[in-house]
Amino acid sequence: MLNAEQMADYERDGFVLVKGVLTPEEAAALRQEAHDVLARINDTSDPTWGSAREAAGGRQTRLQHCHDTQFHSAAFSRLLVDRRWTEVAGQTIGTPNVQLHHTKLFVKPPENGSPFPMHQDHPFFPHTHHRMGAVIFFLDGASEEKGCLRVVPGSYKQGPQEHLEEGSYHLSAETWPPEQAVPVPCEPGDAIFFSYLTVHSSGVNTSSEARTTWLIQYRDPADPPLTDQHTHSLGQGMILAGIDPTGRKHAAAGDATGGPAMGGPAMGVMGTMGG
Ligand SMILES: O=C(O)CCC(=O)C(=O)O
Repeated sequence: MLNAEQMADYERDGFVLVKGVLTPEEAAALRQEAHDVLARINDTSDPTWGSAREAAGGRQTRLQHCHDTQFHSAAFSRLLVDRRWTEVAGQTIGTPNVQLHHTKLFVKPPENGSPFPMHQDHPFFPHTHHRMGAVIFFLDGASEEKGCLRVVPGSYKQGPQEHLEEGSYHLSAETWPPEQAVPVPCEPGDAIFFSYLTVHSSGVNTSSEARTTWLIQYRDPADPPLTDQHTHSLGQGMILAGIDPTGRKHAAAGDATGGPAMGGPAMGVMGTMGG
């Protein structure tokens, strides 16, 4: 649970770093699991955003990924319903009911791990009441050199911003200079929770170690999606804490009957399903 001070931080800044959600041992075990999953699927596609090239100063960078990771390893399924984070997630969206939107594992390889340009997650999957957030678990920590997350404190209060679409939704550097974003370094087992309206980015991993993270995007099940973007993630609509008071009405935007949000095209490229 967030204490009153952490809750005040979240309300002011639109993000909160929670230290030690996982023990260092748990983080290390999940890190190993993550790299084992990536080795098994041997997916050579690279989800680096087209617009990341500019953020990387023109250099070619690399990113490894696995979406819907809980369909590859039960270690991730267990974490999905772990109350150490679901209670915090509920606090950030103002309800005890927490619903899965999607998950994604990212590894920024050593030396040239891809950055993420400045963006809000909102344009990828807009919702009516903005009761949508993400948690990123840092499985091997992230210093500035490793390409840690960077956020613009308080930016969520400005509401949805106009994004440039080319190379995946990102913000213009004139309107949102990247220097505005403050680095949030993490140790293994730490987690950052942030609103889908919080402007964020992350840098190139120039260190000699991989940066391994698992992101869970969650929402209030009673917050209707405004579009049918990004409705095909496996398990979308699963209740991670509490209940679905709508009787699965909004389990997936394209699925008004509340049937399982499955069977869509496999997603691979951040340009089509990022955020
Ligand atoms: O992993 C990161 O550094 C940022 C990820 C992110 O911003 C995203 O997936 O939208």
